Amino acid sequence: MEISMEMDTTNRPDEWIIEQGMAGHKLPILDQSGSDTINLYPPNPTKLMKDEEAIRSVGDRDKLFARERPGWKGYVEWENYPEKKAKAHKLLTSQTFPACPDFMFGPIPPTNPVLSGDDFKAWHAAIGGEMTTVADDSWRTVLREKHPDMLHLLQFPYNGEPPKRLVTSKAITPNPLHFVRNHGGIPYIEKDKFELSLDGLVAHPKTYTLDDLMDESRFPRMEKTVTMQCSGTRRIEQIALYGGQGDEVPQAPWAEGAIGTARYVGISLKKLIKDCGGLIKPAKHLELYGAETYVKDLEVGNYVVSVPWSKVKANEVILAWEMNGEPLPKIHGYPLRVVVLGYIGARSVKWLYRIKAIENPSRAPVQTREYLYFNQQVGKYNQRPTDGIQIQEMPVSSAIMSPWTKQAIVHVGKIRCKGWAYSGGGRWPERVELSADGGFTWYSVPPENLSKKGKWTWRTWEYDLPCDVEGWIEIVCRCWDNSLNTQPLNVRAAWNWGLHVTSSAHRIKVYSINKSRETTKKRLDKYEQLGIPLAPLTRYETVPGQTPEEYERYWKEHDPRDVDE
Ligand SMILES: Nc1nc2c(c(=O)[nH]1)N[C@H]1C(S)=C(S)[C@@H](COP(=O)(O)O)O[C@H]1N2
Ligand SMILES: [Mo]
Repeated sequence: MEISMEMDTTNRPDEWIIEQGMAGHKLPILDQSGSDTINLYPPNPTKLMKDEEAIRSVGDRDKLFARERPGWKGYVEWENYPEKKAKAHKLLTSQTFPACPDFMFGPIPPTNPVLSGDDFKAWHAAIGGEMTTVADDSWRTVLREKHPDMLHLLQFPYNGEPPKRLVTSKAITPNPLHFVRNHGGIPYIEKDKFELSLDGLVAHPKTYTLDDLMDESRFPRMEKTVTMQCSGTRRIEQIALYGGQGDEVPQAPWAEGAIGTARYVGISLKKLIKDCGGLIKPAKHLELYGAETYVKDLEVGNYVVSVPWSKVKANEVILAWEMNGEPLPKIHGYPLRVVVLGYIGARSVKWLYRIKAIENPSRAPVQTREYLYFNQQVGKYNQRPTDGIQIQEMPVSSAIMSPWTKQAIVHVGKIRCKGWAYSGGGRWPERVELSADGGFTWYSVPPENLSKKGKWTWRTWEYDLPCDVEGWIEIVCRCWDNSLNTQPLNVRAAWNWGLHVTSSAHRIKVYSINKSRETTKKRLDKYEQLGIPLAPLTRYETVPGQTPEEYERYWKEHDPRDVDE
């Protein structure tokens, strides 16, 4: 009789995986608000809808959403034209788009780019006009300007970071390796056609060409080495624990590389405001406009945030055209970007074309509905944007770039570690500490093993961490800044629904193989003689730890397991 492997079962084939929480996206929500528990299953993919008549009624998209100015490819002005915004919104709400893959509860695709951003691509295509080629143009620029080894977390809007081995290979990040965080496309603005306007609550609104800004007889140069950090850095550690709401869908699953350091050249925004006769009452904030198109909750606009006047007044807001001795790369904001010292990256607006003096912080979505720090127990259905703290300065943080989690390391009592440490708001790392025992005992990295300190920069570091034991250990890294702030010890202590600011001590689990131990050394030598590879760790041991004779001898010479009364 033939035995069939197939069983007559009503289980799903992936039942065990679902029960074990490895496919959370397939789980029903349990509704226990009544006396019976009801399973709420995700609906079958809803049929896509497209109201052709409504779309036609909006009008000719090529005319409506045409290029705003010659020489400004990919720039459509939205903020000045509410009717145009309303029309784009109508287009996006007169049809539905395929849902993006849920990687927070389901598996992250093993691809590069990791996520494609199909929704953003579809929205741009649906708007049409100048937006039609934006997604393709963006990817072409990535391939031209970025290092071939970049990890592309999201293809469009482009979000990418260097792999761990390249994050801290230099204290100043080479431009092709600097992370990129975009909310939309990459406008191509010709230098000679470029203009920046400064308006709103200033005495004399003006516009400037790039040559005006570069005229040293009018504006003194400012040059600074600055670390830029996205507040989403290390988000993957929060996602690994619980899904949350990032600042967009799909959220970039950032690792430790959404941080980079560069030397910027430009002028202080304060001087430009002075050139416009200064602020007039009641101005207290500067709204900064980036030229690309951003779609948030199916509303269309330009990228807009603001910084307080106090920050500008302190000469801590630079308008920069040079990055590490080169004109700004297109992907980093060519021809002009803002660099806000010590604030999260989100305030450092790229493709800057307008500055407006205003009374209150900007009401634009990136300022008010993103980059918020919620508390842990703000859930999806009870969160309000006003519950979140608008993130400005990053707290002190650090990360281990080498070794990597799950790596086995053969060493002679010390494990070579590398990483970075950073603190926001003009504070800097004073001490970096490492622990090889999960955070019970700490060694300080000797000061000479840290890169030079600077008010606005990270410090890269290297250290041979003493480790006596063998087997799985947890290496932890934490930093103390010059104000003696330090990091929470675990992710959950600072987990937040918004998935921003993962600043807890960085933890990695590695397998220690300590050759300074006699037995280990002998065994490894034997492996070498016999030509047996060490990897993988789970391989069946072909060289036994003891010979049968050694085993016998031991029990002849020692007490047995049980005792005689
Ligand atoms: N115009 C514009 N400026 C922008 C963004 C953007 O999407 N559009 N992203 C911001 C965010 S969230 C970050 S972290 C930094 C990243 O700068 P980089 O891409 O040059 O590394 O740019 C900021 N400036
Ligand atoms: Mo960011």
